[in-house]
Amino acid sequence: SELASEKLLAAQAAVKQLADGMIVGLGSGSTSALAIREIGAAVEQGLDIIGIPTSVASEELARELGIPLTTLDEYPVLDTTIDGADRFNDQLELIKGGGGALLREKIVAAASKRFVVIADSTKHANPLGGFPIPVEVIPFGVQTVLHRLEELKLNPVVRQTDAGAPYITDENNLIVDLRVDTVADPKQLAEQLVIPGVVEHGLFIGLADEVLMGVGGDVQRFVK
Ligand code: DER
Repeated sequence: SELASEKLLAAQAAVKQLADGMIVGLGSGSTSALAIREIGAAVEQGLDIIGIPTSVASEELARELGIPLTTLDEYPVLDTTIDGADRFNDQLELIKGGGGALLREKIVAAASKRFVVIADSTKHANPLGGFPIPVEVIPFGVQTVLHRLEELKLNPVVRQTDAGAPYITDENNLIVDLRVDTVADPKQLAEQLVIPGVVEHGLFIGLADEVLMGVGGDVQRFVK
């Protein structure tokens, strides 16, 4: 489909930037999966990188493809991270977490010297919005957090699996999705989300260095 090719073009453009010796953060989601497949092919051709996955799903895919893997314990600072986004604006502010991996994704993105986002053209949104904002919450306090989020009129819903059970993240927390329309002031909303029991949220502000967006048969580059 058009979108699949846009995702692939963006993924290929990001992987082209990789060089021998790099420690590379491996993102999560369908666009990142394409990038991981491209990296697997490049490693087979001799590219000498080590990956740090941002989810169990990405770790399993990378392992299957024979990409050498390591951890933040071994490499607390990475050279570059390639990851997707649910939405991005012209200020390179992101909404992430549609796939439930936002906590490890943000830790790895923030630990990277360079953070490259790959996306198809449906993700571009000015103002930022059009996608619920995921928030990772410790189960112990979730009802208290929900109460606070409701007071803030952020329309929170605990994410469920298809089976109707609460979705549990790789770090054994819950995800609460904030059904807000547009995010006029991402920084202000991020400040409102500093609530005891909230571990992290899907607003990535000041982290992305570049967005590579597939559009039609091209790749459009957004930089700060
Ligand atoms: O959950 C995530 O943060 C993913 O990276 C998401 O933002 C993008 O997933 P997609 O590439 O499958 O659209």
